[in-house]
Amino acid sequence: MAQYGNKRSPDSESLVNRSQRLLTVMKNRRSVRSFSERPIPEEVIECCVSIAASAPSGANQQPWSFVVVRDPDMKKQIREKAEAVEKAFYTKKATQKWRSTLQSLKTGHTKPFIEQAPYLICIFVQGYSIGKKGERSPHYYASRSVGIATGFLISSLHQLGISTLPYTPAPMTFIRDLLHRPKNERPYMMLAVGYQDDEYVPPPLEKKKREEYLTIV
Ligand code: IYR
Repeated sequence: MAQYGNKRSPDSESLVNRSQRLLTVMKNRRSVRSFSERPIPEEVIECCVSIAASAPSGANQQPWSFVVVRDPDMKKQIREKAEAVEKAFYTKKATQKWRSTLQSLKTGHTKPFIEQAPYLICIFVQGYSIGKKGERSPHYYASRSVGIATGFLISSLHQLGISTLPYTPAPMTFIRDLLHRPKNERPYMMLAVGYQDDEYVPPPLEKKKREEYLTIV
């Protein structure tokens, strides 16, 4: 049978070493809220989206669409709508508890990264498919599947040295309208994608210790 894992040559370093090295690489990832204008070839983005689309999905229904926005005018329109939503969030909708949880991230209603980042990947979940006669077929475990694909995307970009910010203004229905997506698609997440601004310093944060999240029985 064909081998579907990653082959390694017999003389390469041990599996344990390789897993630890990969952990170091992945732990080094941080969300970035300020991007450089340094360009990234479109082929790289296309390739990483194909990596995302190779993810496992419920019944292999592949319930995702990716819209890569690089047009400055579209980015501007998205930013305007997103900032209006965020203004309502920060001034009215967010509970005091939510606001204080976010304080250390120093986020606010202005979202310059939407226009700064060379690409804004808008990810949609197809809750169902529409047949030739307009009949609907459900997609099983659709959002879980899109979550896995989004993880593949973030991970592949990171391994290429490209930063991302997962961004989810709430509500984000405006993105479906702006991008003229069909009615079986709902916005899942936006991903600002680019090289990080060299001056950017992410807020300090700690990850949980292994014993806090891992149980082996
Ligand atoms: N969407 C808002 C608020 C926000 C919410 C969470 I949860 C975050 O981890 C970060 C921000 C914003 O982007 O500012």
